[in-house]
Amino acid sequence: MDLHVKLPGLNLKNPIIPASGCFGFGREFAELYDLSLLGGIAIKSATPQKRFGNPTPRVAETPSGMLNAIGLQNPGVDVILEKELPWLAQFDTEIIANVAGASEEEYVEVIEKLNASQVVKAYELNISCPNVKHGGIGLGTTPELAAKVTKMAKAAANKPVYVKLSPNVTNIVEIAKAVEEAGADGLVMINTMMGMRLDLHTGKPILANVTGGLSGPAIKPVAIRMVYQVAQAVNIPIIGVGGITRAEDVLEFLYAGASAVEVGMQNFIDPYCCVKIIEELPKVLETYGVNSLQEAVGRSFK
Ligand code: ORO
Repeated sequence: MDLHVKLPGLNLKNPIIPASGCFGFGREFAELYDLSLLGGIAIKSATPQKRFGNPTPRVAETPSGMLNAIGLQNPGVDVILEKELPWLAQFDTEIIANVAGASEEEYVEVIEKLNASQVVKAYELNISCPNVKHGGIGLGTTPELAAKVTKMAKAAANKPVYVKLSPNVTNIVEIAKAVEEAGADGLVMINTMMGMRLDLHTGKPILANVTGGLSGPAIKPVAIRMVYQVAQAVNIPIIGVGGITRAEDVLEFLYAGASAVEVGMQNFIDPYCCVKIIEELPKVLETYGVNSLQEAVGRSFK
């Protein structure tokens, strides 16, 4: 079965993309399998300067998920341009650059630099990181701020801009509509849900950052609900993300209205999960009588 998906700026050979932050720049995974098997790769967030991230501990296990408070650790956009992107160029897969910053101006600064790269095919505007004091989720929880940074990013970008939305909002539909109106070419949803855990001995938070972002199968029903609501309200494509562990989950996201998906936490449990899902997907589509990916997209409300 043909698994190709064409989205703004992205010619995906299949709809499976490892999610930003769960795949680094792919180097560790390239030791295990050929990254050209992937539809695309959403690389770790780029910020203007190198970031060490938050103090440790910065991950904690939860039932059917995990909490993270990494704090946008990355080597900075210049090193990403000089070292990571030229290395990624050897693979036949679509590279999506996740862009972050402490202010709207920093997002623009990162985009202006990444515009020079032939390797990056699209931007993923991260206005949903729950683990930083400035920028991140702070720009993604009101329609006005989300629209402002989207507009600025679009004016600076020479490639399509996808906006990664936060689930930590009351009305995700109004935020999605605001970024669509501001010129977004697509949406990626959802980022992690804010949560925390406490140590039973000390009574204190396990994460040094106190709170973190919850990901994994625990959040899949929330992601499905949000994709379902937003897909009926916008006319731009959605890349679904949240708790995908197997090909059946991909089909559920397609039914909800996503055109492609990102796979996050499962890469930590099974580093081969993306290739396994790609292999399984045609069989699962056949099992449920689906003849093409396009036919499945939005079936829940069409
Ligand atoms: N963590 C998340 O859960 N989402 C992000 O977008 C970024 C981080 C992080 O770097 O802490």
